[in-house]
Amino acid sequence: MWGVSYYHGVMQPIQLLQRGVLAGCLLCSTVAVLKAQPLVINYDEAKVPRFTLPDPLTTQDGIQVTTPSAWKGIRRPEILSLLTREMFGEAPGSPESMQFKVESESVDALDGLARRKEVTVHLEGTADTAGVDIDVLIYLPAKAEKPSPVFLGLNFAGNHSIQNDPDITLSKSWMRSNPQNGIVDHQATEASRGSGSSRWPVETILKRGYGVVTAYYGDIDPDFDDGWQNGVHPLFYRDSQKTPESHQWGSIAAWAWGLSRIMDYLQTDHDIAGNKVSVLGHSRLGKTSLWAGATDERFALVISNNSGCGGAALSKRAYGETIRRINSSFPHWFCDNFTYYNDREHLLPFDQHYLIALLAPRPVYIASAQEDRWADPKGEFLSGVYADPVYRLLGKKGISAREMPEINESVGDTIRYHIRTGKHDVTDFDWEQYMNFADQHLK
Ligand code: GTR
Repeated sequence: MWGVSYYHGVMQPIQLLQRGVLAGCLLCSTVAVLKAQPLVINYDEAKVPRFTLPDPLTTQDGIQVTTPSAWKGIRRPEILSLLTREMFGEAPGSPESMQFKVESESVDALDGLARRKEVTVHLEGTADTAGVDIDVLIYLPAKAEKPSPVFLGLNFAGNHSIQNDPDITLSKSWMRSNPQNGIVDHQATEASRGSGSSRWPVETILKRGYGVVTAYYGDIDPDFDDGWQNGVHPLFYRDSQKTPESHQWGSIAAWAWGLSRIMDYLQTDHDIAGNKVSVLGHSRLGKTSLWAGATDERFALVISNNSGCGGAALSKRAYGETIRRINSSFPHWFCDNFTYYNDREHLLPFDQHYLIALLAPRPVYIASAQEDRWADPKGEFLSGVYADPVYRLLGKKGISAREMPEINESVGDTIRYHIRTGKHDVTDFDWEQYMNFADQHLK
């Protein structure tokens, strides 16, 4: 069986190469070179390998962590540097020269329901490279009397894709061509307005008292493997450096870093409650929101929608997408050190429950979909379960469930989980749970 048929049901081969298939994802504008090698993708629970998970509450020196201060001072930094070095790669800090520019503002957008702002986060170029602009779109409830809590998430196809609002600036950034969604010759056209709106129920969110903040992920780093020559990476190469070192950031870390730069802006905007920013993302952008929450504790609440392998799903289960498969299809997502674990999940000195533990004690929502077996729903659930002891240590209830809940049932307290009917997507049902969760923890 070749790669294409195992994608989450929406891949279409677009070109046959000598050694592989170049395939495009109809849902999320991805292109992957799927090597023509036999794939063993396991969907059989009986074939999940036996594994032992490392304990988030035992230090590298074998000492039990029994106090919040030992967690904060010793163990959390250990885990953060482990995941940084072995998986996502090290990112630079906040750049010294960064500018925010409000490009447009309206107080009566969406028939008076919203205030809309467009803001550019400008990152300075270097002698060798042009700068990078991240275009941020913000909708806030028009009638808010105090700074609004917001949901911040990157989008797959430009800000204009999240809502059919003719006043949103059409993105000029490079995009994967997708004529069906109005993206022609790598450029968005008017026909692409609102093409992703089913995943962004903006009006419902505004009516519930939350704002929406988004930016196109490709503004930060275009999502294809070019050895990190475009996007933000070259802004930070030192001297004659041409590519990140094996422990330095891949694209997911760059997208997460970009979310932090947007957060830098949000902290300066008096219409936004900077201490009530929930970061969310779907699929690869769910992996991104988890890593953003792990690396930036200003995010008050974190949401992983169908993040799967490299996100919430435990890698050691090797169910659905595996480390080798993700590193082969998307060599630019993680740092090069991560390829060491291709087919060697048993050697991982961590697993994705460590990623969830890094969010503690902040609320985290992990969501799966029943038909999204590629993302391993059970593995996504279990990473929450195995992060629970860290939440308990920090005085939070975490999640008490030990068995997967019923379909469409939301369980847990500070760690919350659901598996809904349907496929790999973001639905109104998902958003309903996220807003209830934010009501519970942030209001
Ligand atoms: C898939 C990838 C998944 C997920 C998804 C997406 O190809 O295998 O890990 O990230 O893309 O982002 O839509």
